[in-house]
Amino acid sequence: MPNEAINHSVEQASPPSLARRGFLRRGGAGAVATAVAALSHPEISLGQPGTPTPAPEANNLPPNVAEWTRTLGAPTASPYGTPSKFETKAIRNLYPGLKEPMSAYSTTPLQELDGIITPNGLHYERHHAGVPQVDPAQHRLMIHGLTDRSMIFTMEEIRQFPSVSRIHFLECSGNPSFLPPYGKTAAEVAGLVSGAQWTGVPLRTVLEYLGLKPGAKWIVAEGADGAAMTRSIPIEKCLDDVLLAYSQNGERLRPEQGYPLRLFVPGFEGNMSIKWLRRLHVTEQPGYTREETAKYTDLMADGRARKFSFVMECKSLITSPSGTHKLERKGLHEMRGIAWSGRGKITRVDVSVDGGDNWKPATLDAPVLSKALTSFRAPFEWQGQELMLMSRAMDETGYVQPMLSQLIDARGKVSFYHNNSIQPWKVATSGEVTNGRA
Ligand SMILES: Nc1nc2c(c(=O)[nH]1)N[C@H]1C(S)=C(S)[C@@H](COP(=O)(O)O)O[C@H]1N2
Ligand SMILES: [Mo]
Repeated sequence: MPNEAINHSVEQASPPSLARRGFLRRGGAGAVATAVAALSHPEISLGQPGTPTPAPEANNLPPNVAEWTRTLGAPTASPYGTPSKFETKAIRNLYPGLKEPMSAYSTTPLQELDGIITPNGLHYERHHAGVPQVDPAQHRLMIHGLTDRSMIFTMEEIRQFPSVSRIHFLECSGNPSFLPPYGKTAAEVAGLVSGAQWTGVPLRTVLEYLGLKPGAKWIVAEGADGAAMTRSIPIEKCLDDVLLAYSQNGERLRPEQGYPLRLFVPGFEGNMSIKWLRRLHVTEQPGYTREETAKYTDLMADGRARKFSFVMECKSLITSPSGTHKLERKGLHEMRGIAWSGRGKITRVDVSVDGGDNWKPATLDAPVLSKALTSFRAPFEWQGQELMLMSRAMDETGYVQPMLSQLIDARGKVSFYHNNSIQPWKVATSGEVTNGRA
């Protein structure tokens, strides 16, 4: 293609006010990025394009024609697609074995991802006894106790009930713990949260089909893994938005997410969304199981523990730039991140570049859904000085995400779970970004 035509199409594709050849030539790629960032935030005036940034080393500038343009590609990729081989960083961090072997977890690489949906292969994992390989033809769900009828369902029978698809986050209540070390990357700091569209049968539908007896106040849910993970869920929640989920982002659940059936309890701590679900026992009292007494309770300074902390409170995280990223040029940048609340919708996210002395509102991107990840973004200027980036979310109940010091004031230092505090990222004069808490 002649150079003239390429230049022409560059201009056509550019926003009208930028379609000045001189501007594009003078400023280079950095200036275009700056200008485009400013255009999507009209409150920011462009000012001077700043120091022209040299284009990155490129051996494929026109008129060179790339190797992949001169040869034929593979007719199709594979029966099940995988990411580009160049995307080597978008992988889960694996933490095999906590105290017991097979009690393991992996984190979502939040710093590599965009938007509110986590690809299934990158959803975080938490297993207390490894990932069982459950045969769906052999798997059964028993529902019994304070019901008019007790029943054992096959997967086929479960899927015959009317089903819904809903976008929600899932977060482990140990994301992250209160205790150092705090981790370098967004994944290490808070990668035990993911977002997905979950498809399943509202538990309410099945409970209405079976009939609830008077006195039915709790449902004790049990998994089919070696841990037989067991948690109690209040009946009001079960009749509200709990799902018997069998699909995740359009395909059947992954084995690590509970294939073929999991409980999905929107907005509540991840531990309650029992995977490989095999039993629901309708009871008058909670089970007071290991995972809701010895574990997953918040220990207070005076040695007593809070009885149940089900809801995941409002939280946000800047994912770009974040720990181990580097600002490569001076000028205007865009902070991007995610915010979520177990109590409903995110109504506002504020951001700060000076460690919380000054705040300004970020833009929330649609869709803003209840108990789902919400994308936010905000422009910021970097001229080589030190910055401390922070984000602070607010939800529709008016709750505001706290600083870590506020949580410690309220709960003391022995608390372990439910740390939803503001995460600082420090930008050094070199442009390198590190954990502001370390
Ligand atoms: N049966 C069973 N369900 C389980 C667990 C488990 O080990 N076994 N782990 C729980 C915990 S602690 C969390 S945070 C979530 C993690 O779900 P995920 O692995 O799909 O991200 O599942 C919960 N449900
Ligand atoms: Mo968890």
